[in-house]
Amino acid sequence: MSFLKYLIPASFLALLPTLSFAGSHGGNLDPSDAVGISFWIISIAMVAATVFFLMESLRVKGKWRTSLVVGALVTLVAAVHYFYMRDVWVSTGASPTVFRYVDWIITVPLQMIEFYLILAACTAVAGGVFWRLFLGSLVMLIGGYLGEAGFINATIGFVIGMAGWIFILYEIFAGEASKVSADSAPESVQSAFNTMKWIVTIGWAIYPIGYFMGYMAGGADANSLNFIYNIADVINKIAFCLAIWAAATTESDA
Ligand SMILES: *C/C=C(C)/C=C/C=C(C)/C=C/C1=C(C)CCCC1(C)C
Repeated sequence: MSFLKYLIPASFLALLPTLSFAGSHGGNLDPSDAVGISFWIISIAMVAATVFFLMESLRVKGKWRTSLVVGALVTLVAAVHYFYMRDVWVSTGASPTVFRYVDWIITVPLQMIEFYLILAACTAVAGGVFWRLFLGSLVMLIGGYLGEAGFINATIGFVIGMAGWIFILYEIFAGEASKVSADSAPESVQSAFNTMKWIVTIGWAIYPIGYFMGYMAGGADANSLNFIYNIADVINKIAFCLAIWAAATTESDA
């Protein structure tokens, strides 16, 4: 596990160039720009969460380490995108939609792996659980992106995206994943599974609502949309991984 000790300073070094370009071409962050400031605060929260999950991965039992390292990757990938998105926002005033999708296409599948990993740390789970969740997230994001970027009709993109999301919800509420959790997982893992399942339902609902308002119901202003997406990401990434951390530490101390 000694490589992890190097990973922590290494990830800081990787972030430094990203940090240093703040305001390099767009001027400085305007203190009255609430959305710009929310991009900045969340960038830092994602860095702090990354360090926390990596450090904590050193103290949990071996079988829980992967879950925490994957959690740290989710917040690390998000941190880098947040620094970048803030810069796009500050220098252009436009929504950094493409970069949100690049972030999502990496972090959402990683979060789907977490459902599989926390169950696999305590019981036998079929690989199909992972593949179905992975497939559902790809359909959801590719449908949404094609619609937002104008490659296909916005409503068709929305319908494809919703189908992917509903497929994921079925798996975690009524499919094999939910059965494995209810039948064979210890209490702390079931409770993490339930928190994660509700985050995927309620926290995630913010994104299709934003899409609907922005592209199908006459348009939403970029300020509100970005602010809402930013707050949603704190819940959907940091709180999601904290639920995993709670189960991992409880099981390791048991
Ligand atoms: C950290 C980022 C997360 C958890 C992003 C999640 C994104 C979604 C749940 C997006 C969902 C969408 C639909 C359900 C319908 C169509 C459009 C999307 C892609 C916005």
